[in-house]
Amino acid sequence: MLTAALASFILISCSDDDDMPTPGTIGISTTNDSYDEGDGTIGITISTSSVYATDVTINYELTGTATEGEDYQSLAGSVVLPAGETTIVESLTLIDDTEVESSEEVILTITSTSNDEDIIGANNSLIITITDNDSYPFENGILVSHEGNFSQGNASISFVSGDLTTVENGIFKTVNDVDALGDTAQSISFHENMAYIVMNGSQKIEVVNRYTFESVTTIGGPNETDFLNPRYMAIANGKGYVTNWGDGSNPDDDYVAVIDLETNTVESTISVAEGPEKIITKDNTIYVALQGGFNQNNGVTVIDATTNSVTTTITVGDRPNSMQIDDSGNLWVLSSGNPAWTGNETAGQIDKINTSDNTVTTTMNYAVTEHPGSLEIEGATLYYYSGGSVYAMDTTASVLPTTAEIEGLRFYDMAVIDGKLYGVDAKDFVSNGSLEVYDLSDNTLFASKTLSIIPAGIYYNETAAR
Ligand SMILES: [Ca+2]
Ligand SMILES: [Ca+2]
Ligand SMILES: [Ca+2]
Ligand SMILES: [Ca+2]
Repeated sequence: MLTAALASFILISCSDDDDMPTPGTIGISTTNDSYDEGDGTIGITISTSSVYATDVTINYELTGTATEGEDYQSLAGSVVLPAGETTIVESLTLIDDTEVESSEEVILTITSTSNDEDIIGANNSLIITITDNDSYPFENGILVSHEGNFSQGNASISFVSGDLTTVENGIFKTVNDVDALGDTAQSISFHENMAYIVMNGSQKIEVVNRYTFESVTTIGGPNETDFLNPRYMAIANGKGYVTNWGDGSNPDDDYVAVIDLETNTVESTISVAEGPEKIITKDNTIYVALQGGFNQNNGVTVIDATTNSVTTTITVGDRPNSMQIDDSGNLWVLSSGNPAWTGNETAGQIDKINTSDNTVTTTMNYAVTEHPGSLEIEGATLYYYSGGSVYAMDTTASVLPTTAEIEGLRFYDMAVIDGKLYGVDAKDFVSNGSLEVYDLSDNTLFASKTLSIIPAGIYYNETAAR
């Protein structure tokens, strides 16, 4: 509205000088400063403060970041103000394309007139902002990875829109027009515009554009030696680090594969102890939870990403299954303890580790029959799942919470994203699963969505940079 206000100010102030022989001034305005690219035709009003006895041709140019012919239809570059008139409207027609783009500007500047008098004043230019109305199909929403049934090749990825109104299942297959994503989608990691889908059963990583899900490349595969039972991936020092169990029956062949993200190839491997599972980074330090694979382990191995060497291994509880780093730089490691079927059931445990010297500063122990998992963090609050309930605790806590936030759940995994708790229920592992969403401000069920078979990982896919 500033441009319109300026124009009317000049018109008023000039009309106060109506007895003076000074030339009039041109004003230029639109109703709004900003238009959606789908708004169609915009009227640009060009006004003079004086009335002329003959037609006046007004010449203008169009500049700015918007492109003539792509973002708006070409204009003639001049309009004729008829004799006796003080306004003429030029029509600018916006083009509603399908391109996802940032806001752009059209700058209309009056360059000359056919009138002998110099009537071009300071207000000879107008900036119009064109805002985009397009988006990528899979941004600003939740991606859910589905393991599918082991060795049946029915793993999939679903997208749930950010407003939780729409669900699209099987997006990798649909977008890339292929028969299958593969076997056992274990996890998804993001880096820049890419999503890396780690396929445990297919021994590969599918690299896709995270916002369109168009395939970029495949790393590894069932007949390749890049991966053997790959699990999770993290990014440090510009490279990808992927945990691998190796042969599940061999405790001595487990490793972290290092991926060159420019060439999407495995450039080296780092040997680690048995069962590397979750992996998290803090700057160039990598923490690998040694859950134990088909066995049981109890460590967090620390890797220096600048040398790709193991610097130390921190002892934590049995079967560490999830890790988070808090705002103070502490690493929190949640361990389930050994399950009863091992014949050596042990208690769950949570360890707080000072990452400046990689020492455990606080340990909290669960009951032997409690086997917590899915440690999440948002702000200064940690969340975890245990025995069908979700618990919350502050990152300054030194004792475990005794009261659950939400009870009666059956989550296979969960995530806390922007004040909401997302949990996946794999049901009977042969039927379609579901996504349950709880509002953590009052712990009420917010939404429930049907997904595909064995939903197992929940990831927020942010809005793409424009
Ligand atoms: Ca454009
Ligand atoms: Ca459009
Ligand atoms: Ca557009
Ligand atoms: Ca192994």
